[in-house]
Amino acid sequence: MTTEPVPAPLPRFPRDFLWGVSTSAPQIEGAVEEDGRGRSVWDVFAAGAGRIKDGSDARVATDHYHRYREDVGLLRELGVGAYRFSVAWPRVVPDGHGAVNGAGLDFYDRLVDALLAAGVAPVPTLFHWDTPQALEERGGWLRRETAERFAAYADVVAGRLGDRVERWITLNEPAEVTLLGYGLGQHAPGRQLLFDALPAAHHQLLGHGLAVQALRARGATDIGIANSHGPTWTASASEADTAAAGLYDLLLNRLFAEPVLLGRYPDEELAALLPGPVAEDLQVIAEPVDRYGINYYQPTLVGAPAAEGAAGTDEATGAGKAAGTDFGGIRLPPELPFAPREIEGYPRTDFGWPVVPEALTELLVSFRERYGDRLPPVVITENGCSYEGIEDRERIAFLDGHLRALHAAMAAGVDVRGYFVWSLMDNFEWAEGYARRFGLVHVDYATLKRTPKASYRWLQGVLREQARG
Ligand code: IFM
Repeated sequence: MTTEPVPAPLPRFPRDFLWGVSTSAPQIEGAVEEDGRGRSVWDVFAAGAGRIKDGSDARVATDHYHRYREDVGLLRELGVGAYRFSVAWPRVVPDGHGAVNGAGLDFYDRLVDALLAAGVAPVPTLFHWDTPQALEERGGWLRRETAERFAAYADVVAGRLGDRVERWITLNEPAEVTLLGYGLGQHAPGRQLLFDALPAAHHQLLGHGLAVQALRARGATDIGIANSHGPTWTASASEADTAAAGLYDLLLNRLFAEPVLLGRYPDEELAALLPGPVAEDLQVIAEPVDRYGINYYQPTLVGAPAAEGAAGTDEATGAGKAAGTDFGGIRLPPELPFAPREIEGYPRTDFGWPVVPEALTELLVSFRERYGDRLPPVVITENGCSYEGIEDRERIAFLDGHLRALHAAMAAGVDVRGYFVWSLMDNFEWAEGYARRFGLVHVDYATLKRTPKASYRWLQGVLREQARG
């Protein structure tokens, strides 16, 4: 006999708080060759030998393209108010700059209609890493043209869906695209440019600003970006560790928040490395947004790189083990001027990421302190963890802890309007393939059968309880 999990006594969130779950097109849709979809950088990248750890690709993924009705049913049953999905750019504009593919738009039409019929608000993200390959071959995000093409595509999507979609997200995690895709080459498009990847950051941010303008011109009133952020913890008070942690924070947090929120780059030397009329571009990038989306997973402990030949514990600082070459699934080259260290003393997810809910409170409070009134209402656009199993008690503990931490930030005065769990269902976790399971719903990749996990039932209970007001 199975018993329903008792809803955890979470603190009460505001009545109009937006509860949701997130996914992305390249991680769930599959159907990569259907109905005129063009190739994306991830199709090409995953086809290369040794790029995806389990040798898989996303050609089928969870087959959401064909099973979206079942997935919308899962959303309805879960009781969420909103669903954040992404629109696949190469499905809509197959080569990124030419003809629009009506059949691609039709899919999102059907999805939006099904969501609305189920009482779930659609929250499309316009770019979740699947740049059309044809644009990549012209330089991808290293070129200004891609930002302009992105805005034109945003206009097309808003033209088709804008009569039914109220909330829009422009980009997902431009930091990861810059660092992992262009800097380190561990994600598509697989470039290893290190600091020469910075133009990709600028052009994505410019694409964001241009897309905000395009969406506004179509009448949109609720627009945001989903940036990934986490507190940077300094490995020790030493000058070297402090400088390294400051640089890491600048590159992973401030570089993506400050142009959007303050209309400036956090560092003049860095801004000087960027192409084009940067000062003018910043005015576009700082087009006001209605929501600021934060994807939070973990804090990062950072110190100076270990001296050559040093390994294991950093005896000088006592600050924990040097990270080695593989850090939370990312291989870091030794020439980087900072070194993430392992955070000891916290539980870990199956991915090896430390579980630190209170760092979410810290992050949100620090954002309010840093950006004050320039910070619009925040939405947590992603938060979640990878664990095996259908009786996923660890995921329940993770989500429970993070919701309490979120509530604490709100009680401390941070204006947070919504929370989206990553992810509705297990999916293609990029270079990790299918080995990491972030879903509230288990997917059997042999049969594509969906099975709600204990965490799904738990969240269902939480949402019912919150709705009782
Ligand atoms: O799966 C990813 C998602 O695509 C972007 N944010 C982090 C998630 C977990 O790694």
